[in-house]
Amino acid sequence: MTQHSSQSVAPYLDIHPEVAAALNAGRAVVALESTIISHGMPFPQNVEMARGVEDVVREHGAVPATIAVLGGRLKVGLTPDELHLLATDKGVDKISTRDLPVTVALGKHGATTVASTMRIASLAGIRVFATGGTGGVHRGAERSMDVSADLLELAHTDVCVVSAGVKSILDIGLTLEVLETQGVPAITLGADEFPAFYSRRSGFKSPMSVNTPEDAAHVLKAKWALGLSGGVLLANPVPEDAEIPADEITPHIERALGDMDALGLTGKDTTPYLLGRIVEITGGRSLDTNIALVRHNAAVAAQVAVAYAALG
Ligand code: PSU
Ligand code: MN
Repeated sequence: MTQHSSQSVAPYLDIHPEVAAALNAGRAVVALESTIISHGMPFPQNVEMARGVEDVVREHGAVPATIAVLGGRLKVGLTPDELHLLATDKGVDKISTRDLPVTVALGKHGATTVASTMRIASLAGIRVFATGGTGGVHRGAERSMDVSADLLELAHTDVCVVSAGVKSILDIGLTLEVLETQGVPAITLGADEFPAFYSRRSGFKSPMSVNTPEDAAHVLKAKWALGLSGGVLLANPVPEDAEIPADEITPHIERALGDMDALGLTGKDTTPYLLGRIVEITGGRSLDTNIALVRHNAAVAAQVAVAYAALG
């Protein structure tokens, strides 16, 4: 125990009353991230997606808790006005775990990535989180060392992240290797192949699979009961009617990566640029796919959270 551990997070944390009531009663809560709102989609689809995803969580019997940092406060559960601010204010930074102390100390706004959302969810006692896609090992990482902090957070923080797998703007094979090294179960729901965000297939066999959200909830219970701290990545393939098959999206992704290299973008700017560029190149089709898969992930995350809450 270090001296620091006696300090409390409570003075920094604002849990929305509805979320706090659900947590106190042991009811299902699903965390949602905010980088996808501020830096992952254009306005107004971003705010419509954010509201719609909260509705999907409710329809499946759980309470949504969208997470962000506003005025330096760690916010767990947002008002409609706060969602609107995140969707429109150009001064909202994309913040990962490393950014949290500065954003908090300086009283700034921040849209949280998968990594920082996991950390705040965990501080609030939330165990299930829905997003679109997680970060991973970027292509060319053997030179750039660009490995998303999402993977490190999955290694350390006790939260299940439901995502549509890993986009092929990343190196999917290396991402699965890093997850294995760090002891993170990467489990696909209802398929043997690990999904690639826009596409149901990636060409990579999933390390593990489960057939139902209830089985996923049992995995969470077993993992943490065994003292295996850290997260679980539950990969949920995009619904068939919304997918862009791999052979169609691959040339668009290659083109976006080429455009990014020509601009010399690196670091935290790469993922938002690529997502936006792929929306332009596909004439908006990739945005429809992105929204459909986030909604599907929210439904599955709510089912996992309800099943996990029932396990006591
Ligand atoms: N993937 C998406 N949409 C997103 C992101 C990833 O399809 O908006 C965001 C998530 O917040 C994720 C972050 O945590 O990008 C990863 O950024 P980076 O690659 O810089 O770690
Ligand atoms: Mn990065």
